[in-house]
Amino acid sequence: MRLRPSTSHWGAFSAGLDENGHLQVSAHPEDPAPSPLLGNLPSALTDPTRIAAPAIRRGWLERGPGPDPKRGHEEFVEVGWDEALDLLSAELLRVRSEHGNEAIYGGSYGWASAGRFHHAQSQLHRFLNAFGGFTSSRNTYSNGTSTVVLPHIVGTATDVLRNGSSWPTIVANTELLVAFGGVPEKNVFVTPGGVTRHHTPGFLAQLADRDVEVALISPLRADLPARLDARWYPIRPATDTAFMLALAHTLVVEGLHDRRFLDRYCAGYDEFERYLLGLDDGIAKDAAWASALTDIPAADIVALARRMAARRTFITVTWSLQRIEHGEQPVWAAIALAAMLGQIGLPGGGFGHGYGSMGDSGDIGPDFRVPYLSQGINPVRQYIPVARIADMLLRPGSRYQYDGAERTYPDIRLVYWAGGNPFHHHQDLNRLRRAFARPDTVVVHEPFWTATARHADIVLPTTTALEREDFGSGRRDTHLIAMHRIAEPRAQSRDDYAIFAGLAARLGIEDRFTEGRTAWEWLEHLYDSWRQHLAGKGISVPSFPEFWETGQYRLPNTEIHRTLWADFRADPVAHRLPTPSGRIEIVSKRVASFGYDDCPGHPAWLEPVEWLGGERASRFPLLLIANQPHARLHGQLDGGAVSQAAKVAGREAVRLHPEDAGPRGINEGDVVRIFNDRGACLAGAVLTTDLRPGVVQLPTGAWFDPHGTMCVHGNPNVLTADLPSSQLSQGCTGQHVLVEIERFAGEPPGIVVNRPPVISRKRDV
Ligand SMILES: Nc1nc2c(c(=O)[nH]1)N[C@H]1C(S)=C(S)[C@@H](COP(=O)(O)OP(=O)(O)OC[C@H]3O[C@@H](n4cnc5c(=O)[nH]c(N)nc54)[C@H](O)[C@@H]3O)O[C@H]1N2
Ligand SMILES: Nc1nc2c(c(=O)[nH]1)N[C@H]1C(S)=C(S)[C@@H](COP(=O)(O)OP(=O)(O)OC[C@H]3O[C@@H](n4cnc5c(=O)[nH]c(N)nc54)[C@H](O)[C@@H]3O)O[C@H]1N2
Ligand SMILES: [Mo]
Repeated sequence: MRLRPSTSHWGAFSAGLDENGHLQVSAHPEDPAPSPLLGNLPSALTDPTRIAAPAIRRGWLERGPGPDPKRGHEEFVEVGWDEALDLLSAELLRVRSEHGNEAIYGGSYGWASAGRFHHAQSQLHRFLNAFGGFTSSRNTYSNGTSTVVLPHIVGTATDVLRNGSSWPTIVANTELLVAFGGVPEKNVFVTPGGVTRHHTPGFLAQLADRDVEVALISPLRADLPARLDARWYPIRPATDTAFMLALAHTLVVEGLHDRRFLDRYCAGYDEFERYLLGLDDGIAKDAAWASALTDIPAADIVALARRMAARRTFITVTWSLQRIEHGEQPVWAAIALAAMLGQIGLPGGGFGHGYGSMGDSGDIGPDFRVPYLSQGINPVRQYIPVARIADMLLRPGSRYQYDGAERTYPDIRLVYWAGGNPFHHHQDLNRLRRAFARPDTVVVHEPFWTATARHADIVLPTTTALEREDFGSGRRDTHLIAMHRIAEPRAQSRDDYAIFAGLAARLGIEDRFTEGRTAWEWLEHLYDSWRQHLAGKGISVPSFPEFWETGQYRLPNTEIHRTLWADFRADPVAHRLPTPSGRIEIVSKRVASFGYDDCPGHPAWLEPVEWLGGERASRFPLLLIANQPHARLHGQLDGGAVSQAAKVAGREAVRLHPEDAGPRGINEGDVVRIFNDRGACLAGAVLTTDLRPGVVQLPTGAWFDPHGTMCVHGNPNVLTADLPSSQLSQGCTGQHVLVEIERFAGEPPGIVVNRPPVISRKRDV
């Protein structure tokens, strides 16, 4: 058996088919901490939900395009490629001529697979741009709130999200790590594109060896590796801002804040201090006040504030904290707090964002530009903040606020998705189903019958990364990895590129889309132009045939000078930040001028809807944390061995405290029904004292398997609210939702989403 190189979002590997045709996978030999998720890969080839042939929803085929509540409830008819592409190109032309390019939504958010050329979203955008453009989306579900608010606070999101302190600097200098949301090790194997060497687990081990003091502020103990001896503050979810404000309040009243730093480097501190002291609203944001909200003893908050002021302290905030209502606030408050400590720009001090959210935060890999496919230019200016998809489809023409401007939703007639799964990633899936009934046509490219494919009219089967040739490299990756073809394309599946090339030929834009190249010629071309570009900089890279044969290229270890904060500290005039004041804006006059009650001009405690302290909790008394799954990437390869091994009673596992399980008569391994007024799902109960009572945890990613408004498989997004973080950022708030749980009485409905939907081969059957 010959093992061939490839890579995935969770790391590089080599793989081959054994004599029985089974995929054997071996981690990259230089990876110090290979991801357990590699164990899901064999299912990519064998999963029964692989799509065999192009398929069209019967109603669309028979009645033509138009809004249809049957979308997602009807059988499919298999058709040949020519028929599918003929029908789709005619529909694209119809929509363009009747409604214009703006009526095509091609945001197509999603992670797809690793690989620089066969990147599904880039392929779609390049194709739609060649066709005259499309309504696009901005930002991400990952950190779409921070991306909008950070430029107001520090002038840039990139430097906070990508170029904070490196882990070695933290390990060497930090004395106290204050980790809001922890540093969840399950997450750090993942980066977009994948990294070959996973460094972060090693740094976490070094933190333990060096006895760095760690404060874990999270409802879940598992948010920090057990080997790290941390002090656990089991905070009530969504109250981190109150905790931070009380730390800040303690610093002020005890004179522990760094006045010199605040005067020299920050704008608006005095106004913020008035808020902390309650001079205008009569509410001092002191430890006693925060204790009532956070459920952390006031004395512990005060003691932590004192230790933070006395030590080199690094404050980290996971991205999950901004994936909630008012998600701007904990990020802004953490920056204000770090500024008050006066350690921003000192090695191992200051603040960071996303440590433990992804593998590249704080990583030491090179920051190297690798080859990529140009998407061309989109002549259509219309876009939405990505998480407003259902709003856009349900309320065409209505107005909404975004980052200080009023915008209008377009009237979308055709939705085109390649490489993403909105029925994984979006909130309130029953509402999303109604939204997906609105357009005339929904097109999905997928290797698998995901819930999104099942809600489409035209479903085109694509290869997985194992079935084509490409190269891949993630952010801060040490290598460019040749991705060899390991298996033949499944059934009739085609590469996204080949599908778009076939459409482009029908639409008369083939030259613009393909530029006359085959996929293999594109690989050579992208690689060679990159190689030439580097040669101009004196960096010599092997020829493409040599690279392909070797299977990898070790990227030069370009030294990255992540000195933004050190430079700013050294000279805040020469290195002024790109904010209106040139400083860290503890108060942003610009944000204040927008007049948003859900995002005022400085960090503030704002009561959300979905939290344990509010009115809604009297009806739904448990706060469900819908975080990232440890056993897969999002919804990908849910049928894989690692993902399946984590299921309980065949469903996603929900973790709950015995104090919550007991009174509800719930035992370990029971099938439970989790519900609120938006929907319900079934899950398998796991009892643990590793989370605070009142909190339950159900990760995202079990494939949506609806029986009416209930998902029988355990997808938390049937429960989550389709609410934006605020009018400022319109970010995703999927991390938290209030629910009630009961034992499921009787025989639970079986899972059907792990088999293909009903498909007839001929129209008349
Ligand atoms: N409740 C809640 N919801 C959340 C979150 C949360 O914290 N809580 N987190 C959010 C976050 S951070 C994210 S990033 C999103 C993730 O949401 P998504 O990125 O949409 O999720 P994936 O499952 O990765 O979807 C990628 C899809 O691409 C398909 N695919 C793979 N390779 C190819 C290919 O070559 N071509 C084509 N056409 N398709 C391919 C896969 O089969 C898969 O179905 O979820 C968000 N949703
Ligand atoms: N294995 C695996 N790794 C992944 C992914 C995956 O799907 N699987 N997805 C990747 C992607 S796309 C992204 S964007 C990142 C996401 O990175 P994050 O958003 O940081 O990850 P989550 O696991 O959703 O949340 C991290 C932790 O935050 C804690 N938390 C939730 N609410 C609160 C709160 O109110 N207060 C406090 N203090 N803590 C809270 C939860 O306990 C949770 O475990 O992960 C990446 N890594
Ligand atoms: Mo994400």
